[in-house]
Parts: sequence; structure tokens; C-alpha cells
Amino acid sequence: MKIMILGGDGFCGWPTALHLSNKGHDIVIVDNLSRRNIDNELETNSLTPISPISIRIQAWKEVTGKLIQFYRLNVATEYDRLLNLFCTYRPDVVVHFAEQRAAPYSMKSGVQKRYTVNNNLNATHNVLCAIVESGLDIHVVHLGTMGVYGYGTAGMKIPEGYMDIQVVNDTGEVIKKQILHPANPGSVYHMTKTQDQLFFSYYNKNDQIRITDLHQGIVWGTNTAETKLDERLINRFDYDGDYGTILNRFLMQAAINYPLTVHGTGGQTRAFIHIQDTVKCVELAINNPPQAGERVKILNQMTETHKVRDLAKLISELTGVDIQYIENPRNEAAENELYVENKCFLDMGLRPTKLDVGLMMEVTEIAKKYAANCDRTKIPCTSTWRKTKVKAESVPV
Ligand code: NAD
Ligand code: USQ
Repeated sequence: MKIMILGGDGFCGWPTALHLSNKGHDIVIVDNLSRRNIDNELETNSLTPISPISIRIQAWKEVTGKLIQFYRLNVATEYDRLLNLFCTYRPDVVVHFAEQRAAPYSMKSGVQKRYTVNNNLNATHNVLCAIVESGLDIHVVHLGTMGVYGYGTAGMKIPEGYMDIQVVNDTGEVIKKQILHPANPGSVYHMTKTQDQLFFSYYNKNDQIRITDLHQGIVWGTNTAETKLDERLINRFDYDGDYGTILNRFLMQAAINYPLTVHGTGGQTRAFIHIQDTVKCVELAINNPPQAGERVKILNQMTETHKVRDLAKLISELTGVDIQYIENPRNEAAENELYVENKCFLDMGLRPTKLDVGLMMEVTEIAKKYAANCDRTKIPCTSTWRKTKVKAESVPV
């Protein structure tokens, strides 16, 4: 198949591009390299030494003989170039990773809130609008988040996108329906993903675009079978307080003996998936597209749930690193349970890569290998969800 990967230079997009290329698909990566620029803005870097995109692509060609094309393009602002690329390349599938994905970054200040909204909503809308204008029947596979649901349970498993409801009409008749699960975002970033869902629902209804929306949990791990083939193919490893995610941060903190930073009581339960399963799930989603006229297919892309404090205790027992409980900079429930349905991927044949001591230690070994690249001052999470209110009269006009 001809597959275009938007955001294909990122943490999930790069290993997905290599995995699909290895499977024999024709791959085009589109990325504006904004993630690398945000590292410059935050004065931090991937712990692993990621190569420039041209070196990555050259290395892949040398190692496997396979070609990947790259276009530097801003999906959110360069609509005409995007449409032109769809019309000339004529992809069968567009995999859409091209969004600002860090919740803490999206909450830093008005600048980052507005950037996240403008970037994410325009990127998603441009993709859908350009597909309609191109007249092509392109399957969109989008990376969404488990965070669209909130992290509650309402006494039931979180379903895959749609919820069964019953209402009683004026004549007393019980009407059964399925609706999108109510949105309950916990950050400006997560809010953009809840709005993406409405774009998908509308364009699917109006223009019959075939869409799969993958509600993914927190991705952990760093390398996949393909990124291990050559050091120039290595995946990025975010450890800083804005982009680093919990399990990888803890494994990296253990590697440099930095006390594990548990927010609050650590009673937050979250969904997880290993990066090797991320690339597998995207492949499964591509191989099992919605039929013409089918509603948006929503799949929960996660394999297990854990409480933050349980992960901290596990890693502390394995490595001897201390745990520090710190005031939570976020506005989120201190304790929650989380039960998630993930039957669709299991039925498609996913064999989950569960939390495993060997795999966790592999991440810690990578972190140890590149520990010299770590700037310890970038580890604390400094982005707070609620700012001290500024009095209206003190705001300059
Ligand atoms: P990432 O920041 O590493 O990668 C995103 C890529 O998209 C970057 O290379 C960036 O330069 C590019 N990009 C952003 N805006 C763009 C634009 N306007 N035009 C072109 N390129 C643009 O993030 P990631 O961790 O790879 O996440 C990819 C997707 O998966 C995101 O949409 C994210 O919400 C979702 N997701 C990630 C995780 C996770 O734990 N990493 C979990 C659930 C869902
Ligand atoms: N946390 C800590 N200590 C830390 C960092 C985080 O206790 O040092 C806590 C947070 O307070 C939160 C939990 O760990 O309760 C998860 O935080 P995270 O940064 O690992 O994940 P999150 O902000 O939810 O975002 C990540 C990805 C995002 C994706 C989301 C999936 O960055 O792109 O959408 O995971 S989900 O969490 O299922 O919504």
C-alpha cells in the first residue's frame, strides 16, 4: 500500500514508518520537525542521540535497501502543499501523528495553549478537508488518546469510543442508541483530541471518509525491532518534565539514581502500551479498515493499566532508587480506578507486550548508556495546571 505518515519523525511515527516500510509498504513521511524545535525552545533534548531525518532515511536505505521519502511540510498551515501531495502521491492510507502531544507543554502558558489548539485542530481539519477536495478514497488512521474519556469508570469498562444509552421518549417507549462516549479532557492537549473526534464524526457522516481513531494509552519503551538495526535509526527518548512520560521517566530516573517523582499520592491509574505494540496496532488498523459507509472506527490502543505509585514501587524494588512524593502540578483526581475495553485489537490478533522486568531493564540500560546526555535540571515537572490569578487591573492593555 501507499502510506503517508504525518508526524513520521516523532517518537511513535518514526518506528511506525520503519515497521511499515519493512513490511513492504511504500512510505512517505511528512513532518515539519516542530518537535525538534520545541526541544530547542525548552533547551532540552532526546536522551538518545537521534539523527537528522536525512541521515535516518539514508541509514534505512543502507541497512534494508528500502526507500522512504520525506517532505518537510506544516500540515496545520500549508494546506495547498498538503492537498497537492495527496493528489500527486495518491496514498491509500494517511496515518496522522502530526500533533503537539504533551499535556504539560500544552498547559505552560497562553502561548503553548494557543499553539496546541491551532496546530492540532488545523492539522486534523486540513487532513480531512484535503481528502474531500482530492476526491480520493483515503483511509485515515489517527492517533488519539485514552485521555478523551477522562480516567473514571462510571462503574463500567470504558468502551471503544461509543457508549450504549437508553432514553425514554414522550410515549414511554425506551429508545436505545449508541453515542460517542462523553468527552472529559484533563488538559488543553487532551481537549484538542476530543475535538478531533467531532471533526471525524462530521466528515465521516457528510463525506463518508473512512476513519480509524486509535485511543492510545501512555507509550513506553524506546526501540523496536527496526530502530535497533543501526544506531542512526535510534528512536527518541523524552525524559524532561514536559515531554517525558511516566514509565520511561521512572526507568531513566532509576538509571541515574534520581528519586522517582511521584505526583501526589501516585493513586492515578493510567493505561499503557509498549512502542513495539504501537507499531503493530497501527499495522492492524491499516489491515482492517472500515468499510465504505461505516461509522468512525474507534479502538482503544492499550494493553494494561497501572497506578503511578505501583510503578514507582516496582522500579524502586528492582533498582534500589528512592521514591519522592511531590505536590501534584496537575489538576487531576488523586486516586482513580480504570477499566478499559480493548477487545478489538485482541480480536485482530494483537499479542500484548506486557510490563516485563527484562523489557523495563532494557529501557534503563539505554538510559544508562546515554546518561551523559541527561540534564538533571530538566527533570522536574514545572508546568502547573492552575496559575496564580493576575488581577484584571494589572494586565497591560
Ligand atoms: P511526537 O511529538 O514525538 O511526534 C509528533 C510529530 O509530529 C513530530 O515529529 C512533530 O514534528 C510532528 N508535527 C507536529 N505538528 C505538525 C504539523 N503541524 N505538521 C507536520 N508535522 C507536525 O509525539 P508522539 O509521542 O510520536 O505522538 C504521536 C501521536 O500519538 C500524537 O498525536 C499523540 O497525541 C499520540 N499519542 C502519543 C502517546 C505517547 O505516549 N507518546 C500516547 C497516546 C497518543
Ligand atoms: N506523573 C507523575 N510523575 C511524573 C510525571 C507524571 O506522577 O514525573 C503522573 C501524572 O501526574 C499523570 C500520570 O503520571 O497522572 C501520567 O502522566 P504522563 O506525562 O505519563 O502522561 P500524560 O500527560 O497523560 O500524556 C501521555 C502522552 C500523551 C497521551 C497520553 C495518553 O504524552 O500524548 O495522549 O499519555 S493517556 O494518559 O492515556 O491519556
